[in-house]
Amino acid sequence: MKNIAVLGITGSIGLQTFEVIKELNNELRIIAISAGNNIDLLKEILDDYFVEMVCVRSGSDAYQLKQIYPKIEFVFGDEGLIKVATYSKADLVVNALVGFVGLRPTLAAIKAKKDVALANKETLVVGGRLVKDAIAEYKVKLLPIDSEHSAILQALQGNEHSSISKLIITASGGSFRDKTRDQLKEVSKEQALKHPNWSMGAKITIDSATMMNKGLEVIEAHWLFDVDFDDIEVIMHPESIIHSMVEFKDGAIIAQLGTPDMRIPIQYALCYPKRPYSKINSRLDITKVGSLNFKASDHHRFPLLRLAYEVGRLQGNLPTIMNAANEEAVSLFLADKIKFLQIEDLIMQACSEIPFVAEVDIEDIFYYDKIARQLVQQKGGY
Ligand code: MN3
Repeated sequence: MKNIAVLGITGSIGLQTFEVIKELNNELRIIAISAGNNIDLLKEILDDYFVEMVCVRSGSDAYQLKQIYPKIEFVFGDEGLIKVATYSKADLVVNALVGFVGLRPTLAAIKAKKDVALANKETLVVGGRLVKDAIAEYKVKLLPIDSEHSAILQALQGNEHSSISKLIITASGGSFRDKTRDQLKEVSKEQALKHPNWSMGAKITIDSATMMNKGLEVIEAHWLFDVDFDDIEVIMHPESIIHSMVEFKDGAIIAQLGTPDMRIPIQYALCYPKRPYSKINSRLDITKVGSLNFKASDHHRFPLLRLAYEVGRLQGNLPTIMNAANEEAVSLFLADKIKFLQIEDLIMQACSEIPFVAEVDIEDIFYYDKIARQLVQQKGGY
């Protein structure tokens, strides 16, 4: 039995993780969880399933829940999140938090010698070096939940790292893939939130429409698989059937295919390297797929993808600035305070206006995260 802690259980990935674990209840068990402000949904989960520890955002929620569920230990806030991430009985921590807030719990879990299944790509974008060093020092596994990176991990099984020629990350192109830049000027939030293939949380759906998501994934892939940016390619693949591929030095390409069902990469991360039978994961009927289409990605049409390559290569404080600016700009867009294309503008401004610093430690990361957020709020919050 593998004991699992899930950070962010009430989000899209968290709920699907819950489904996967219930389906595989002979081998997987949830022992500790964190939830944000969605207390009603949390109660549904607790009425259905016993966990030993629960973290919520506020102390008053923790107190009230304790009256209803006296057998559960409730903790709260940032400190509570760390308690869940380092819970003594947990073997593996699923980090399904959204954004930079996931960095500290990831590092804490690794230092407590837990394997980490990571859906929180911002952790690696911002703290890639720190996470890699910690993984090496504490000898734990870091398993991707992101579908592209899960596909790459699957394609790499049985192959040597030295035989990799390049990673080929597929991109659906998001909600606005067929629009020109001119047409992007007046698009609405509702349009942006309609992803053609995947059903996901709001932040990542907007990131998909701007292609910031794919840029973040390029940086994530660099850290997960130790591959140079020159050898990571993004190609457009509107069907989202091939979740990514690896080209090897002999010319062979290995791809992983499936429906756009996140439960498959979640299960792979939780059970790695095993593949137990699951009746809930949706199956791809390959005879009904028809044709698959691919084309090169256009860095002019999607400038945030180009920016992510530059930021990834330069490192220093830039990944932190780009990520924080993106998180703030997406929040402003979701609050109807800025237009769609201003997301790009605000991120570019943050990256060019805040002075570059080549060497950063964890304190610097928190400092530049704050500076970039302030800059975007000032410029975008009129
Ligand atoms: Mn992805």
